[in-house]
Amino acid sequence: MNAAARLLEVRVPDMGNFKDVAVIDVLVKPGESVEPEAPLVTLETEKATMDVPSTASGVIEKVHVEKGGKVNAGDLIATVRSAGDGAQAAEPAQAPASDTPAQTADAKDDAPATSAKSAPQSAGQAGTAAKTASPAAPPQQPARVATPVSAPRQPAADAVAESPAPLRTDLPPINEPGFSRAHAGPSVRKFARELGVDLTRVTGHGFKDRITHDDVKAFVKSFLMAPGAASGGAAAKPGGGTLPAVPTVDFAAFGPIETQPLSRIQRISGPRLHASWVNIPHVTQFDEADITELEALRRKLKDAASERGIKLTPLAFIVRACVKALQAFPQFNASLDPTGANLVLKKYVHVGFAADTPNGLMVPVVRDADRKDIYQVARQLGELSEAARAGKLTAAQMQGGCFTISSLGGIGGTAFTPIINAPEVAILGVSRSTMKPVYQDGKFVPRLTLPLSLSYDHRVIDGATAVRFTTFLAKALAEPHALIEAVP
Ligand code: CAO
Repeated sequence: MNAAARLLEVRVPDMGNFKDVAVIDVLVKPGESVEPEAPLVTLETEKATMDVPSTASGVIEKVHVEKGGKVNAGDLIATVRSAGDGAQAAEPAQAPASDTPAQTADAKDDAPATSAKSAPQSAGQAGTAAKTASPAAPPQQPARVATPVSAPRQPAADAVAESPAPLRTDLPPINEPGFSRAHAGPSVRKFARELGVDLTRVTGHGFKDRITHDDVKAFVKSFLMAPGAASGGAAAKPGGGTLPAVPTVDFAAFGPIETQPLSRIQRISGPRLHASWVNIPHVTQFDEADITELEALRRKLKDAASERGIKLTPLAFIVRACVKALQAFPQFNASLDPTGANLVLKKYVHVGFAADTPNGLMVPVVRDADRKDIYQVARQLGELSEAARAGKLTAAQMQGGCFTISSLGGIGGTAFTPIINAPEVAILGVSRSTMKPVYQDGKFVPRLTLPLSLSYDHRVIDGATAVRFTTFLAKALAEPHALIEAVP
């Protein structure tokens, strides 16, 4: 094929009765490379807008129309210097330059739809083509390019199903009805879909305030530069979803207010708690443990421990009981890998515990809790709590936890729903023990009862396993002598 034979002409398709159709956007310049189906210009009739795509891959030799100009069927839009042989040049034998190119239209009325079958139709195109319209009955287009569809398609459903994954997950959600009505051409819609941009939020600066590619780019840029847009910021929506915004209220309109900044720790822990809450399907299993004997034993051992500088609180017993439960139920001593398809079982048992400090919540970790006896555990709990309250915990002392205990028992409460310390898969909440009448051997007897609240990741742990875990735990706490045994 000689050079002249490889110059292909792209012309305005048959548009039925429409004459002097406005060219509202010219999307390419001479020297630019194009692929088949790449939009070259956007035309607008009274009823619809449509992109006229290239029929060949190559370089734009010349653009024959101007933005704001008028065209009619058969007018030359652009000359494309084909990049290679006939195959790359979109089968020129079947699709000569004078053939009608494919149409993709965006909605302005409910005339019959067309869909471009040869090229993967974009979500935006799919969505908008549904309501729209080819300005006239489908012309004699090459079969490979465009075929009429028999019934209108559901724009929003198609758009969602065919949408590529948006690059940003924290952009505002797309308002589908508004998106379909937005004043933008198919290629701009496609572009917006790819980026996850809601066109109803974009201000158009094109012809007759039409939204252009540059407007979409400017919107994304401004969004990226806005405070809180960075991942981990308050606006981030972890896990790839988007959340409806909380209403903004002018509190001062209702009375005097004072604004206090969150502490540094709150600003760090807040997004992590939020990430866990929105990413993990939490279920909380409540249970009770009879710790009458445990408390009696603790009281017996407490003073001797104190003489050795150890504060023997119920928490040390709870840690020891949890170690046994984690050994019996290894799926609780595990994390999902980042793909979510595999469970990583840990052969070590590092137990974290929530500590209430003047600066906020911290979670130090008792390393190798399975290799420590109750006194070693209690000593570590004391040392780590002290370091946490003094703001002296090192990063290493807060890392590597497998399971967390949040004990509010020293303060009060009857039950609560702790948030899992992701990527762990469970957390045990402990509330204040109270004396309760328990029916035993035909009579009520007073028993010291400890409320347990186990939140677990339902993707990993099912309800039956969770209640087996709390039952095991309650039994271990009810038989405290096994908890004070020396650890080999
Ligand atoms: N029921 C009744 N009394 C309890 C109890 C329970 N479940 N747990 C502890 N107590 C008692 C202790 O026995 C101790 O009394 P004595 O001095 O008479 O023995 C007293 O309450 C205070 O205990 P403590 O708080 O000093 O020690 P601890 O080991 O129980 O707890 C720690 C340590 C760091 C977990 C705790 O101080 C703390 O910070 N708790 C708050 C955790 C938290 O904020 N969780 C929420 C996280 S989500 O926001």
